[in-house]
Amino acid sequence: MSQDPNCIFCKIVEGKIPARKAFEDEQVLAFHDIAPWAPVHILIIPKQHIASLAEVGLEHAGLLGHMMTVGVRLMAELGVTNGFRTIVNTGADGGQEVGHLHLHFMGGPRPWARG
Ligand code: DGP
Repeated sequence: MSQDPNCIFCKIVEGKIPARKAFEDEQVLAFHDIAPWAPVHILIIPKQHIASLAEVGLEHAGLLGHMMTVGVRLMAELGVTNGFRTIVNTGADGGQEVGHLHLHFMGGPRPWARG
């Protein structure tokens, strides 16, 4: 599994930085965002280092689908019953701060929403 030694999310995968994990299997890790924008805010990441959504190709289609379905299932398991928001920030102009592909899944009551 390819990892980037300077990537904080790779360090979370490797257990070098702690995180509040919500789900893990051989392909993906899901954990609670350290600075949540919503009552429930989960990040879904591939365990292999992929810098951003701009780096994915057809060979990653199954992985991306898996990440999505893990997020959907987690929302239900974490009690999100009234809808959720899914965001993928990509690159500098896309507002991406951590250079390891991640899906944001945000649920719960809406006071956090920006419209
Ligand atoms: P983005 O702007 O899409 O790259 O969002 C990165 C998110 O990652 C941001 O909401 C905060 C979160 N984050 C950054 N560092 C850590 C960390 O060390 N642990 C956890 N749990 N979340 C982190």
